[in-house]
Amino acid sequence: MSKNIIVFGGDGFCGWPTSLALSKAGYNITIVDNLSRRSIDQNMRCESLTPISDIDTRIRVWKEITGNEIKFVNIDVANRYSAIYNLLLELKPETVIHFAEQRAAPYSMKSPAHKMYTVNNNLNATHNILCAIVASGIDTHMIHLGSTGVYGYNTVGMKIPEGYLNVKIDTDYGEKELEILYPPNPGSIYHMTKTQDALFFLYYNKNDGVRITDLHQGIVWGTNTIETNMDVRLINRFDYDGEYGTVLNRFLMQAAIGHPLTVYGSGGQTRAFININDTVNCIKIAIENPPKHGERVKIFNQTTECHNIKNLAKIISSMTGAKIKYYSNPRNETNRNDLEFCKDFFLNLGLNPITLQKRLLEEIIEVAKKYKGRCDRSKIICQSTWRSDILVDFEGSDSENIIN
Ligand code: NAD
Ligand code: USQ
Repeated sequence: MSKNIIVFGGDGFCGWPTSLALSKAGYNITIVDNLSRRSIDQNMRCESLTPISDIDTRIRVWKEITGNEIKFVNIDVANRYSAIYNLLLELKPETVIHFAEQRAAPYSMKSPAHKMYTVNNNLNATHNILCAIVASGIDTHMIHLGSTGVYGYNTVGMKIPEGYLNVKIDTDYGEKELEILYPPNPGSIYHMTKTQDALFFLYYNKNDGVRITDLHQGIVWGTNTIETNMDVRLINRFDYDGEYGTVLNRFLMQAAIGHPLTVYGSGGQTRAFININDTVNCIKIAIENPPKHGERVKIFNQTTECHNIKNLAKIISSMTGAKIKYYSNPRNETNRNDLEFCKDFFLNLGLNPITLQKRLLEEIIEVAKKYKGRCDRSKIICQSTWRSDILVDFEGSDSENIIN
């Protein structure tokens, strides 16, 4: 079988370090990306905190350093079905990895146009890849980056299983047992596209036997990996702005530049986290453990630990002396939740989880300090709200008693 892998969305935060690590591991990597994430930066007049090189430079430098060639093809996966189809036929990849979606919940809630863009982009991207796999007749394994957010964030009083749930139903003929997809409970338009992706996978697996692994990933933190650290021109992106920056990286960067840590609402929200190095490790494991022919969609919870936002802020504050501020929550989400995940698949397949450690947190603060001159402080407060009656809070409060 060919060692070709197509990485859709391989220029992005998760896709770039994954592409480098897989190239180093001996796979022939082709990155497919329409560079839309870079265009969004331009439209928002905000850039990655780290100075990322353009894709041609990235690929040239990687070749210079390692001798390994990564190919790049600019295709809008949501709109250029034939180009995907032809590429699949040409490369007959062993695996395709699908990162190519609009991934920020706040960005997806910014306006009707942003909602439509996110739905059109994400659903068409996923569907075009699936449809092209079937039409081309190639035997490949599709790995998709989904989200632990598909399960919702209400306290359920149990460990959330890996995708499937066994339920008992009272019927006229007695009690029946069923295995169902865990009920979707999206908290944003972005998360809704991930729940819809899961239905595409269910269908294409059932109808056409497509072999699929759907990775329900938590919030990724960190920035560089061994490979992106090999040369400054390989550096990974670091989103810090209110729309794209995710909470832990934002807190670390805020501590580095002397901005108060921006806790939304009570900070009682608990979320799942994973370090960028483990994102890469998990994808390697998923590639090496594809579903068998005829097997249902494999769903893995790709997260290593859960944290409450207020406690995260306290950890970083105690490390750095950063002030914590409580902002009224721009999102429509529960004030407080407990969260626990079943994570057996990756642990059983050999993942040695990287958890929050002072050393790693300090490394990220160092990166943020190094590039703090590139930060535009006016971009830190989130401008997107979940409903038009929620007002953007620019000031925040030192009190912990904000009513959400
Ligand atoms: P990112 O925005 O940095 O990368 C996505 C890449 O896909 C970008 O390079 C973008 O240009 C490309 N892309 C988007 N639409 C495209 C299209 N129509 N055609 C071609 N390319 C397109 O995002 P990321 O943080 O790397 O996330 C990658 C995937 O992982 C996403 O699907 C996201 O939902 C998922 N995920 C991310 C996180 C996280 O914390 N970053 C957590 C859980 C899941
Ligand atoms: N939050 C703050 N302060 C901030 C930013 C966020 O308190 O400055 C809070 C939010 O209110 C939320 C939590 O932190 O309760 C997480 O927000 P986030 O922006 O870090 O993450 P989220 O919007 O959930 O999205 C991110 C990625 C997305 C991925 C998801 C995984 O952008 O692609 O799917 O994490 S999950 O959280 O499991 O849904």
